[in-house]
Amino acid sequence: MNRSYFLKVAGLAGISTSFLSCLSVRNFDSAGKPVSNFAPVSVNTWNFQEAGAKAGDILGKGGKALDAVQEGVMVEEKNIKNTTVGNGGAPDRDGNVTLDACIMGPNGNCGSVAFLHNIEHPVAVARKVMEETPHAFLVGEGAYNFAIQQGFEPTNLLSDESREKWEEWLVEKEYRPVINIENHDTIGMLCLDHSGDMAGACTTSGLAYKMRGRVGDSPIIGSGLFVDNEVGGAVATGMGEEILKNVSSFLVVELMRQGNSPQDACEIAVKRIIKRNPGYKDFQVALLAMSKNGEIGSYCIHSGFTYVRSKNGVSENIVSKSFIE
Ligand code: SD4
Repeated sequence: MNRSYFLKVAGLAGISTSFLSCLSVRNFDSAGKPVSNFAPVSVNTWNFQEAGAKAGDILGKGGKALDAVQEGVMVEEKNIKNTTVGNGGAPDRDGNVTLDACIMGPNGNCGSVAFLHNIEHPVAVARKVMEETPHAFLVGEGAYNFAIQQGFEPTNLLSDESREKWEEWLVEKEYRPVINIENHDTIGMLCLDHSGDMAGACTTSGLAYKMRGRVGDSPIIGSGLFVDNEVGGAVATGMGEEILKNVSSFLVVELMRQGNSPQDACEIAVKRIIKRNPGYKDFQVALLAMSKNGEIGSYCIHSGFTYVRSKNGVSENIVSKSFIE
């Protein structure tokens, strides 16, 4: 089976199973008593199957959504071959790898870090910000010092491969972000656990060869991620500046609150970006959403965006609908 056929089949399967995912399952304890009305499910941006499988495994064993999203995205933070997240991420134009991440739990609490250097797992630091400080967001040196205090080890994040590519880039120094690289981009994840609780996380090294100090949408609650445990959650990937200008993840959740399906909410929010920026053909934005009952939707500007859904021990890569085919 060739890849595009597989993706099409998975896409069709996605349509039917996203309907089925609305139906909750009942689990029973040894006395035959129902213990849960919710079918745990995880979704994440792009074709990060291992991350999805990790989160799905935690959820399948009865783990919490908050732990599943953190552990799930940490798989990509650690993956040195992924040049857009965590260790091995592409540097800014001065050769520094700087990371952005956030996490949001079912009780509305959240933590973020941005412009963080030399720490492999920014999402774990974001969770510490959420749980161990009176704040929601730490950046730069403050975030780094806090991470060290919390016992994180300093790590050189610039891989040989990323350094070589940056050195090649230095020859022309032309800033032209390539966003729509399948299987290879920012990871945003949403999980729904056995108790029906939802959490989300998002982590990235941002755009390759960005200006020093640049922060995109990914660590900004409401832009790269938003979760409301009564309604659902949304994550974003693509050109962070455009997502930031439209607070897109918050918008998707609010549209779901007003009664739109996750699919319709993502379509309305992407079309809002398109309407407001006539240059939309030159950048990608993709939104992925899950409602409180496990229904999933996604939409993007250009074709090529896929997402992983992990459920009942199976991870599938599903093709998103797009504005431009
Ligand atoms: C950023 N949104 O920093 C991230 C990058 C990304 O697909 O998602 N690329 O703007």
